[in-house]
Amino acid sequence: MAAQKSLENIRNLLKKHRQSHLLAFWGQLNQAQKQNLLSQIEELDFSQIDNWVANLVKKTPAAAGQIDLIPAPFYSAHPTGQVQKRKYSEAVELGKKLISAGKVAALVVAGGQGTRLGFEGPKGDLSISPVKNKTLFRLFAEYIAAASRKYQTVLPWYIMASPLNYSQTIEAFRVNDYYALDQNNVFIFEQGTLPNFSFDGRILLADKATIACSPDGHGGSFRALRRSGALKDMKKRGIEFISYFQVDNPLVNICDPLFIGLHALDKAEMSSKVLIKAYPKEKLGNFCLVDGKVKVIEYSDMPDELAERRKHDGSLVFEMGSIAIHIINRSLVERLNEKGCPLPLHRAVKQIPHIDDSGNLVEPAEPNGIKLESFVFDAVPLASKSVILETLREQEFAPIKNAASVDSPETARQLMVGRAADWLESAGVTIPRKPDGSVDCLIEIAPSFALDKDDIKTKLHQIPQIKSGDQVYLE
Ligand code: UD2
Repeated sequence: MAAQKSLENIRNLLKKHRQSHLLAFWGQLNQAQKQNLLSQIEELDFSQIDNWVANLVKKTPAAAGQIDLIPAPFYSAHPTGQVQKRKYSEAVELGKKLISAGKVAALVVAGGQGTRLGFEGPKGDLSISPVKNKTLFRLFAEYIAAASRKYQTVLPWYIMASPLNYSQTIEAFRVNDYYALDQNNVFIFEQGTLPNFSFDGRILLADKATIACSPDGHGGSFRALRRSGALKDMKKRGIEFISYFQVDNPLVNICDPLFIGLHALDKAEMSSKVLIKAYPKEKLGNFCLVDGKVKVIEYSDMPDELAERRKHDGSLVFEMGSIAIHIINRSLVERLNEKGCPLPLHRAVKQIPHIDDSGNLVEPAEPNGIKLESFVFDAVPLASKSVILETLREQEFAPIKNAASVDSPETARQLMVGRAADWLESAGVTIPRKPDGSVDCLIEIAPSFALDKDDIKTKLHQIPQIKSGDQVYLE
């Protein structure tokens, strides 16, 4: 009787929000399928659905061009003047102290589908390092182990997966024995999902008993950190700062004392690393000031005229691009959760397989609907203060997005070799180069050998002579 009553309530709710078709095949479902469908419907946020349909599904929101945008100020990669030099040194010392005191945790977002890369399985399981072919997860794990040793601390690692790759991610860690990390310091958790819509605002069904859903974007990490218990775990450990990065960048400097220190010195709540864009429409978010608040405008939302605007010296007005590396205060994540994680949703027009009104599977050749997701960088304007630090592309950014050509595993490997060569050369090691300047050998520096340029200087006696065509692995 109670069950029937709740079914009646759900029917009414669905009718009110013009989603009654979700129960169209109810009579054909077995008990388990009915239960599954009901629990998915209960997860839907009915207080928001009409708003999403009206403002995001049926129409495209206004572009950023209508707002007044100016570029956001940032700390440059190299300090200028005595005052700034002193501040950077102070920041490095403070950053080291905070890392050593166990106040910092690593968080990687690894829930994306990796559609453009066309790699089956979690992206973190992609083999990438130039000599040993280590996977991204292994590289990050080795970095975390080396940083924990260097700073004599425990650096817990939180990994966000999505329903699309959660069990595969757990499996990758399990079969690799947690990449030699202590399993107690690794926390893998799952992000939430949002329903997919047809252009006319109907939630799509993947099959007769399943709503078509997709991961709720990396902005979903705020909610997922709380739901999964990761946030509580951080609190228990005394973590104050979350070093956030994406799974697709093997060059990320997870534990950067300067970045952490500047963030803490300036009492920021969410800080970001940026670099000079290679060209106006490079696929990086743009750091802008809107009404005095830092805001990231995604490349796709940036009007061409603004993206291409130049200063007198020819450089871009909006020259800094986001590489999705942040320091986020645990307290900010807690506060946002208390407020229901009020991040805006963004729409993406996609091809979404679903069943039609007769229950037949449709695999569209053209875009047929809307997926919604939230972006972590939309929390920047919600932070009381935000620091932006410039970093150098060749030192810290090797994005892996596509199977071939630009931003691919091949370019990432070249960048890894290039950075290793640069670190060695700046310590006085001779590196063979081709006439065009490119490195003429393969070099891989394991995190256990060096986490930055300075570490190399203490290991010079372990570096062999390097000749053209050599494959050198330093560990
Ligand atoms: C992202 C940024 C872009 C720039 C670039 C740098 C967005 C919208 N744009 O572009 O401004 O900084 O990265 O490389 O983020 N992910 C999840 N769950 C999800 C969706 C994504 O964990 O639901 C993860 C995904 O696994 C990856 C990261 O978020 O690690 C970025 O996702 P993406 O590849 O969709 O972002 P992209 O390349 O559009």
